[in-house]
Amino acid sequence: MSAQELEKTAQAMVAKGKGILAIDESFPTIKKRFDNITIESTEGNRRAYRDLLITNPGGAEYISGMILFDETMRQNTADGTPFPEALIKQGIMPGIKVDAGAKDLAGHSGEKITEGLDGLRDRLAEYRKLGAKFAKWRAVITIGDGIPGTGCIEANAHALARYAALCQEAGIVPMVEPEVLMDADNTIDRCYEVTEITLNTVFNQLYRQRVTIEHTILKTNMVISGKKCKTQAGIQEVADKTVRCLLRTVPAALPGIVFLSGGQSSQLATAHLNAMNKMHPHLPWPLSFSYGRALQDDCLKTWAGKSENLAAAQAALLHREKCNSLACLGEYTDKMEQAV
Ligand code: 5MM
Repeated sequence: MSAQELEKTAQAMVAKGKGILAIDESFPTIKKRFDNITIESTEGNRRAYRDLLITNPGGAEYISGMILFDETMRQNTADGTPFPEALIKQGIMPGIKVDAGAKDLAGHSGEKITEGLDGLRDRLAEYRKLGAKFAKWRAVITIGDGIPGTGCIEANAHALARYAALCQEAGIVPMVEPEVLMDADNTIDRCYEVTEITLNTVFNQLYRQRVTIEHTILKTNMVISGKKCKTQAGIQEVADKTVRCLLRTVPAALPGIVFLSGGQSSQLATAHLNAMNKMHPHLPWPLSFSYGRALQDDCLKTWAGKSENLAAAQAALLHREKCNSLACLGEYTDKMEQAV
């Protein structure tokens, strides 16, 4: 892929009113999701569920790309079409998760390092043949007593930069995902502080590893109160602090920023994105979504592993996609939820 093609792909990922659906749950994560609806995580059930997500009629109006897991990249729709091909036919770009997961970081109690650089060049070449246009790597930064430390942030930022450089070499757009977790009892200001240091470190490392910013997408957390914090910041405060943090850390040359939902409720994730775009309409980059749970939760519950629920589950997914598409334009209102 030429530089021009990489730029075109990156821009198409964050095209006006469009976002990314993350369906790249690894085996342990999809098992957790299926446990909630008491269905077994078999190859067949995972295929059936991903088929429903991938072939949802109308999805292409709101979704520019989907992030797949290795297994999903090699599976087919019910009529035998490979999933990547089924996406391309609808005008949706296939993406692939290429990290091998977050593991304990030696010497850093309570902190994680994402692995997966070994052999990545060869894996990227294969994924490109299978149709991948972009790839994702998630680094996990945990807030706690005395953490995160500089050692953890720097190690993760370095790995993200090495992965991103390999992606661009392979003609694949890197979606760089540093996630500051929102599970602890920290305030929104602590989240701001940690997110600011993390993003500064990540962009510094991307620069050092000669990653082209114009051919990169950032997937990041919002600046938000920890789930266990007694005082929960309101929608406006989350929107303002997130935008302020991004303005101070992210180069204007970046084609776009997409958010993860990180355990927020589906509606709150939409409301936060909407507030950012409504109150801050003239930013250097589009702000969009790349949610996993906040797009899938209602759909998964509605499906419950039963084929007779397929149409209703697809409608639930389409509704969330539409709400978030409007949130990209600052045009979402909570009245849209009542209409369902
Ligand atoms: C869909 O979940 C993704 C895969 O997670 P694991 O590697 O842990 O199985 C995950 O990377 C996801 O893409 C992001 O965390 C965003 O998802 P949420 O649910 O936070 O929006």
